Amino acid sequence: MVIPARLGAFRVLWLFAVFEAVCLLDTGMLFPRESSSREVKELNGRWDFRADKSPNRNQGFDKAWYKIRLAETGPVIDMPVPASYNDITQDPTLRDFIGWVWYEREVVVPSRWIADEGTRVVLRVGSAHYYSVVWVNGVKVTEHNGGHLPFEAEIGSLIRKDPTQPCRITIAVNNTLTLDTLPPGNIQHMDDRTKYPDGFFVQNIYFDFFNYAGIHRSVLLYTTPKVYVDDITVVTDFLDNTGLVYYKVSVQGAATATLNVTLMDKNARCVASSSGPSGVLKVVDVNLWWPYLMHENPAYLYSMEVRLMATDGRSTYEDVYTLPVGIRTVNVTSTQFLINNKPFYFHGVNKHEDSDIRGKGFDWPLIVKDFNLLKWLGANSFRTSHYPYAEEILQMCDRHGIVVIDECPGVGIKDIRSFGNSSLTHHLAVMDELVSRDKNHASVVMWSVANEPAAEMPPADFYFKTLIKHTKALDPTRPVTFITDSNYARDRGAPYVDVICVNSYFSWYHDPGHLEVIPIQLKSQFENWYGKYQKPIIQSEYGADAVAGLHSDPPVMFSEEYQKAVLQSYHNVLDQKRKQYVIGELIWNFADFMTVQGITRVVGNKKGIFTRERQPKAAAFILKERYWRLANETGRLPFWTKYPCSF
Ligand code: GCB
Repeated sequence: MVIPARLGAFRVLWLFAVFEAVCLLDTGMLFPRESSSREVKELNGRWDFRADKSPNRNQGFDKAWYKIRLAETGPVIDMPVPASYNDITQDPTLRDFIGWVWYEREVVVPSRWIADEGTRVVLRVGSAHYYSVVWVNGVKVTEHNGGHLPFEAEIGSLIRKDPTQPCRITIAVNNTLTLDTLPPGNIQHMDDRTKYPDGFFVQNIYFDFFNYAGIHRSVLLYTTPKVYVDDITVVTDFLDNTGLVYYKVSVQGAATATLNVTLMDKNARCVASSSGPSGVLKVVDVNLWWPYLMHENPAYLYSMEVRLMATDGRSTYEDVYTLPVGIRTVNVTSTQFLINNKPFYFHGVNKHEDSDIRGKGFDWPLIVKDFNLLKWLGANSFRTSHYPYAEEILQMCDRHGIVVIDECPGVGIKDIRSFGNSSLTHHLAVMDELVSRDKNHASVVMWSVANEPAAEMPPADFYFKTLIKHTKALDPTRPVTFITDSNYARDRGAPYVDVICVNSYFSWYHDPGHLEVIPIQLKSQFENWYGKYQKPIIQSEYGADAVAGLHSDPPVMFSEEYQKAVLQSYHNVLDQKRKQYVIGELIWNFADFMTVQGITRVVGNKKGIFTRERQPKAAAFILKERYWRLANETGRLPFWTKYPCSF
């Protein structure tokens, strides 16, 4: 896997080969950025909304609600975008609604966008959970299968048809999960009329977070010229003091175009340039991208400006797109995870996109607060459990040096029917979309293809072999993992991964209340997995629920003291094993989060070291102390030998 460390000239050839592989995907999904040639118009705010509460949830399609204004089809309510709709109203049937909901908004499109035939106008949805269909002025422009990832459609010609009409955008979103969706789920109809009302059904899910739904990320209109930069791929490396940025640019709209590529440092000074659709930029005296707490100058980002010029005989087009680029390498040995050839130890967290009222809706104040908490904690990494997070979050990771294990929504794959061909095909397509979206983030160092699947089932072998091979072919520059639980009979798939990630909850789900089992069980867990696979291991989840403010000495389950004791006991074993082959520890979880209602959850999962409102429990201070100590030991900074924490 990954770039062989020192191969001299072969290394360069190898990188070129790799590079072709990373560019396998045919269309780009560049994050919309403004530039001298591109404009962005956010459509966030209040939208009209109507849930289709008809028995088969299909009235909206039967009556073609997209053809007229939504308010003319029946009663609409106000709905914010981005946000999950579940916690916005006082209506319990909407909180737990399953089926189609309809969003609509009219937009004023700048007249110059319409007048200029050389401008592409693109409608982009950052993510909507789960299946979406989009119409503009009653005409279907796209549909998309899956939450957590963006989709878009070019709508210029459509809005030009009748410039006097307002641009009416209708988006229908269905949150139903089936055996073939990611995550999977299934609908169960309850037909016993002595027990259930007419038409009663439930959505069964096999994962532990609330199935929030709606338009979760920004809806945008953005422009590009008709000839435009469709995609950019960068792969980075360095030799001694020279940074290497291999790039490839794909262009749409013209057979030929002139491309100039300039790499600028933080002071906007040009440090390297090139022309043509692919090449290598050499940066003398390179500032490498280092993780937070690993270097005195972490998260160094260059700006790569791609400038396109083209002509189609009648007009000339210029397009400019600027991509932040961090220069770093990632390698894995049988005992270490190397960033820039130095051992990196993950001391971090697992998160969720989750907060009150907005659910999984994108929210800048929450994101910035979370980054401040991560830095206060001394965390250098997180896993995007259990689905891809917003692109803006990964941009923050690039900026702040927070290392990311980027996970796809392959969570809760428990039913044998979810290992079939249609599930696999969809899972492969989701990996395509994820890699295409996130491949250029320096902070992303590993792909995770699934969390705790029922990998003991025979079809899991073919499924994960195919999935992991596919992901490696898409991006040979990053390791691939899937997350397993501590039961090492569930190891189909493990032979193909680069890093073993294990979740375990000793003294919680196993031997509840018995803290004394942790040292022996955790030690056996590591020794079993390493003994079998000789691959580095991350403790990718561990923890205990604690109801904030609940105290007990001696510690009992659900008290803050018990959560602290579990952590401390795990840390003792981790301290032995990290000297051998354990390369990281990620607490479950950063913050309390909402789940489905059930007898094991008291208004959500309480394994957060912060409450859902982002206030620390006692465990947060234990972890903070530990993470700063680990940073002092594993980072390379003399001045961090003192306890810092000036945040
Ligand atoms: C796990 C899952 C995570 C759960 C956690 C728990 O193993 O990966 O999604 O929330 O355990 O608290 O049960």
